[in-house]
Amino acid sequence: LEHTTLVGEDNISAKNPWFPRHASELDDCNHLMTKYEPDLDMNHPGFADKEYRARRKTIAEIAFSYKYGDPIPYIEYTETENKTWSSVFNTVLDLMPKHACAEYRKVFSVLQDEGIFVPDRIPQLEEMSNFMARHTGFTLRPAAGLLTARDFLASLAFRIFQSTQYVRHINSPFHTPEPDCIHELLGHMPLLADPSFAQFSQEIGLASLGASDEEIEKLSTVYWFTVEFGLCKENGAVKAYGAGLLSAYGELLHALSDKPELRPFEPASTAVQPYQDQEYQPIYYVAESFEDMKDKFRRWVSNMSRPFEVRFNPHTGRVEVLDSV
Ligand code: NLE
Ligand code: FE2
Repeated sequence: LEHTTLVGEDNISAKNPWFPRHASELDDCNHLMTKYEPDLDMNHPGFADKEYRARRKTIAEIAFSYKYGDPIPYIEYTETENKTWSSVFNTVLDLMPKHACAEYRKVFSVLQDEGIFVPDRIPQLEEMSNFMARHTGFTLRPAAGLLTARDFLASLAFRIFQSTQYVRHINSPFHTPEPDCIHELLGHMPLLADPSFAQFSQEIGLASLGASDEEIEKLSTVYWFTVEFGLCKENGAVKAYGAGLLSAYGELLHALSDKPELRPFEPASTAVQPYQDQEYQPIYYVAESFEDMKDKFRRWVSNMSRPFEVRFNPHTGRVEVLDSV
């Protein structure tokens, strides 16, 4: 990046799509994928449960009317919802010492010390957002459901995580294909409060801004096999850091059994590996360390076709676009 000039808003070539330059513009980055809506998917455990569907609607409304800068509305979780949390929380508590990476365990115990992670109460997104802000500057904004990859990744560029706020159905506490707040809170938050991991997450986000559809697909595949389902080495053993593993104990045990295929994390090949999101993964990628993962990722991203580079200016909160000559 030797010769760079700051280019204006209008100077981006037409083939590169619009992207937000400031976190306030994430108000326009909340397009939903509808494949898992309990109203539309007959296989959803909540499909036949009217009360559950109504509850999902109420909570989704909060996300739809949320605007940048608003405090995240408080949700009075029901007894059933808190019970669902408890069952997942207790299994994680059980498996974590042996199977979760050190970074996860460390933040987890801070969250316990601060009374945010307790067995019988779902943490509020607002208190979690404040906790994260103090550790890595990540904050949360409520999302109504599974977002498009482009919108979701864009928010990471600003250290903002778009988080669902509803709870999975009580009938399937140990695995759900769609995100819910148990997955976000138990799976994602501890790692996003780790400085090195937060940096990695933001860099995926930055790489996605203005990227082509094909590159968004590759970046979201990398995200899938790292942030969601990643394994890493720790003193010769393999541990989990992926959020989809840490919030689903069945898959966590599966990932660390001898059933799946483990491959070394290599962005170029990982990015084109097809995956599905219905069942446990047959393949996982193992990182040497977060630092190594970041190095490899950076080298790979520098070969992307985007004709400009971006950087986040923490003083202004804006993404700056640099013409790379
Ligand atoms: N399968 C995960 C869980 O049950 O918590 C959620 C994965 C979301 C991508
Ligand atoms: Fe997730």
